Amino acid sequence: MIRDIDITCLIVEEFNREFLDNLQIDVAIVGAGPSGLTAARYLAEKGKKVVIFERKISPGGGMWGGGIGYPVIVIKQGHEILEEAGVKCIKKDEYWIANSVESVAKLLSSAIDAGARVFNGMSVEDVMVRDGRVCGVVINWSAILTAGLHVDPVSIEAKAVIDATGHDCNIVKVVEKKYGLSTPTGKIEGEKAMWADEGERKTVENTGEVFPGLYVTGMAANAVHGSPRMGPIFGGMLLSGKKVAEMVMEKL
Ligand code: 48H
Repeated sequence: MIRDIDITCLIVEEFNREFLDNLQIDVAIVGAGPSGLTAARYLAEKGKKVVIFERKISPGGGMWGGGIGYPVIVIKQGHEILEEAGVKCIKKDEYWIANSVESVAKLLSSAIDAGARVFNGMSVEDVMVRDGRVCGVVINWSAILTAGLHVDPVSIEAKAVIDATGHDCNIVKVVEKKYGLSTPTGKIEGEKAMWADEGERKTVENTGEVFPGLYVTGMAANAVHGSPRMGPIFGGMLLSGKKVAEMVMEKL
């Protein structure tokens, strides 16, 4: 016989166990788009305790829809990162193409298999700062924020925080407003108009630490540093995720 309250008990007990087990982590990644998922996989493969906080219920960010809703993505460099996750990539002249749904599913699955934990439906609304260094994230259920309820958030300690929130660069925005950034201008420059070639190159170049303990990857890196968007070509996101993982590894 199935007891209804057994189901309640199992869900609450299991989530609380996992949540309590992740109050002190090595790396908090904010956003489960392609850059965040890639960073999570490489860091978890190196044995780091990694949690991705994703405000939506479904991880994957802007990759599910490919380009104009056709589930196809284009890659110029970095297709091997998808192939390592088991995605079928097809070479077309100087490009590679892959299915966007397969790409999200396998990037997510490989990050989880490597040991990364995903907390979905959970938004990062602030960071913790001690001695001039970001040392954790402040989280709340997205449903609470969406409903506009005045409910205070809680905190998670992390040795490094990665902003992988895409175009909005939400975590860098919070830090910029409260402290300024340690970038050359100290502020968010804002994303520029579409230019795939430059945008792809700059995404990787712009990846890095923007305030002690806070790193930026993916589309957020171009938003912070004032570089172009690039449309549905995703190699820069993957290479940026790998680069930020390597940079964080060096510091941990
Ligand atoms: C928790 C949050 C919060 C928050 C946001 O947009 P993404 O897919 O990000 P990237 O950088 O990995 O990939 C960008 C790519 O998808 C893209 O948009 C491209 C290539 N555009 C080119 C163009 O020209 O338009 O994922 C970001 C994720 C999303 O899932 C958000 O829900 C999540 O971050 N997120 N999660 N707390 N405060 N803010």
